[in-house]
This record gives sequence, structure tokens and C-alpha cells, in this order.
Amino acid sequence: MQNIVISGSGLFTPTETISNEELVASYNQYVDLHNRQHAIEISAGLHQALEYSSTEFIEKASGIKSRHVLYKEGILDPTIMHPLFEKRDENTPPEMVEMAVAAAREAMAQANKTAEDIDLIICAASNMQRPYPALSIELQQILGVKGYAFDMNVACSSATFAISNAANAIRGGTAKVVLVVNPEFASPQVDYKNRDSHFIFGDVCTATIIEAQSSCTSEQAFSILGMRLQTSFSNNIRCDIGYTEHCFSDTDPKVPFFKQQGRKVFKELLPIVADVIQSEMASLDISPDQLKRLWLHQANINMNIFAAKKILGRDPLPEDAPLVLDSYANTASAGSIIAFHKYKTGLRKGDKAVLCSFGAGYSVGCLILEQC
Ligand code: CO8
Repeated sequence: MQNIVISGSGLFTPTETISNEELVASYNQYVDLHNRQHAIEISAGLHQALEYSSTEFIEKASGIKSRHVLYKEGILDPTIMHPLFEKRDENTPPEMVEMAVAAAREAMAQANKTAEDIDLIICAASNMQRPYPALSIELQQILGVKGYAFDMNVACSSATFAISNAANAIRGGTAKVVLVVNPEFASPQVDYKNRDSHFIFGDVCTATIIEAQSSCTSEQAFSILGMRLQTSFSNNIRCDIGYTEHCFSDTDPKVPFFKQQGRKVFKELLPIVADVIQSEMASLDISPDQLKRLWLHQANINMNIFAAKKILGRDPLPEDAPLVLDSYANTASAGSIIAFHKYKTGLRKGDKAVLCSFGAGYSVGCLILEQC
């Protein structure tokens, strides 16, 4: 079987940031406004008063301290509480494509590849700004890539599932060099009026180049030794908006927000994650002490420490399972790729590592990698 490698990675980080302190101050202003507006109903027991959010809770429960966003304006205004930005016309690439161009260029430079070398682009993310034409095809045109492109969505596991699709396309002979991009423009889907989830997400884009080892000229590449993908249906992480929504005369109109039962997700998903990683390690006869790094999905610090401890069989050191959550927050499918991109140095030839995503679906995508 052909040996497939990840030969480059790229990252686009929006310049604007929102700290927990800023976010909580704005949320608490919103709470004051809301509770004042509904004071009479609240005192009559007819309306639930909202409670303050807290920076201490957010950092302790999630590990998040700050997040990057494409458009900060509007998010912190207690009378708006969503990003404010102009709808772009047909001749202007949408934000997701723009982010993907920047991340793609860095990944291509790292992999020593030009647009002429690439023959497949996969845009894999939790949301697409439009259903069609595929965002990946617009990116293809901007980069000047021939061949074909498609979009795909497996929520937080979009990147690992796309890398596995890329490897299969190369092995199957339908592509030679694949560009995978993960533009996660999450902030428009965040309900900044919801105390349980207003702190969770940030915007970012990652990119990777996948190719056969025989064509790789990159200074650093990782061979994909094994891939294991698993899904198991759950309603605990959902978004309920779809293209049929306008057809329903629903008295409780659906809103396009992310919602989850965080504690249930934590409890139900972790055993699946551990089982997927350990099963793939066993099938490749890799022992925990051979693993030099875990690039894990970035949703929750406690979840990552728990997963790393289970996989390694000991308390993980910070460098065993690097975290980017503190400054990026949860960036859906891009999280594990940011960790990979920022913390892939310091490994030696033959060192083994795990790249693993987990999230809505449920979905788990695990790649066992070896530094070439
Ligand atoms: N401030 C203060 N207190 C709060 C706040 C807040 N902001 N929020 C909740 N609390 C309170 C609650 O009311 C509760 O109070 P009480 O005990 O009195 O009832 C208490 O704090 C504890 O609440 P929780 O049980 O909800 O808190 P947890 O400790 O479980 O932490 C987390 C919440 C951080 C959400 C945690 O459960 C978690 O991270 N779970 C894992 C979730 C996860 O991994 N999800 C994956 C989602 S990502 C994904 O799949 C991508 C989907 C597509 C992305 C779309 C882009 C937008």
C-alpha cells in the first residue's frame, strides 16, 4: 500500500480577540438589561431572571481564556450580541474562502507545493457559508488549481475525516496531491445571549497538504500509519436550522445556534475517543510509551487531560498533549490541526503521535502519525 504523508500545514488567525473578561462584562450588562426589562414578570414569578456569567467558571470548566474572531464589532454590544458584517456580493469571495486562501498558501509553502501540483481540494468545516457552488471550487479558482474540489462536513471531525478522504483518494488513484482546508467561521453561530455556551467558540482556518511519500519534498512530513473513523448518533450537540426551515409555520422558530448538553457530551464521548485511539494503536502494535505527542481536539482542557491520561497511562506533561484552547477557544474541526501546526517541532524521525478530533455526530477521527 502506498505510504501517505502530511507534508505541510497552515494557519490563518484573525487579528481581533475577545478575552473572557470582555465577554463576561458584556453578557452581564445584557443580563442587567434583560432583568430590568422583565422586572415585573420576574417579581411575579412569571419570568426567569437571568444569572451572571463568570470568568472563573469559564476558565475552570473549559480552559478557555480568550478567542479570535473575524468581526468583533457587535458581539460585545449588549443590545446586539452578534458579529456585525456586510453580506458580500457574488463577485467577492466569502469570509470562509478568504481565510482558506491564507491558510492554504502557508501549507503549500511548507510542503514545497505550487497550485500546479495540487489536483484535489477538500473544504471541510462545521458550517458552510452557502450550500453551493461549493466553497472549495471558489478556492480552487482563486489558487489556480486544476482537477476537482468538494466541501464536506462532519462537524468537529471534519478535518480528520477529510485527511482520511484525501489519503484514500491518493491510494485509489483519483488524486496525487490534496489540499485540505478547515475554515471555521464559528462566531455567527454562537448565541452570545446564552450563558452556557457564549464563551465556547472562536474563528480560525487551518490547512494541510496530503500526498504520497514518493512525491514529498517537504522538510518535515508525517507518515499516516493508521486511520480510524467512528460515528455514533447523538442529539446532545445540535444545530437545527436547515434549508427547509422557511416552509414550517413553527410557533417556536428555530434559530441557527449551536446547542449542546455539555456534561453529557463530556461523559459519553470520552470513552468512545479512548476506545478509538486505543483500538487503532493496538491494530498497529503501538504501545503508549511510543507516543511522543497527542494533538487532540480542543473543546475542553479537562477532557483533553483525561483522554491523554487514559491513552498514555500516566499524568500527561503539557508537551505531551499541547493545548491551544486558552487563546483560540473551541475552533471546531480546526482545533487539533492548530495544535499539530504549532507543536509539531521537536519530534525525531520514527517518533509516533496521535492526531484526534471528536465532537458532534458523535464523531471521532483518529490518525496515527510517524515523523518521516
Ligand atoms: N458562568 C457561570 N456559571 C455557569 C456558566 C457561566 N458562563 N455556564 C454554566 N454555569 C453554571 C451552570 O448553570 C451550572 O450551575 P448549577 O450547578 O447551579 O446547575 C454549573 O455552572 C455547571 O454547569 P455545567 O454542568 O454545564 O458545566 P460543565 O462543568 O459541564 O462545563 C462545558 C460546561 C465547559 C460546556 C463542558 O461541559 C464541556 O466542555 N463539555 C464538553 C463539550 C464538548 O466537547 N463539546 C463538543 C462541542 S464542539 C463540536 O462538536 C462542534 C460542533 C460544531 C461547531 C459549530 C461552531 C459554532
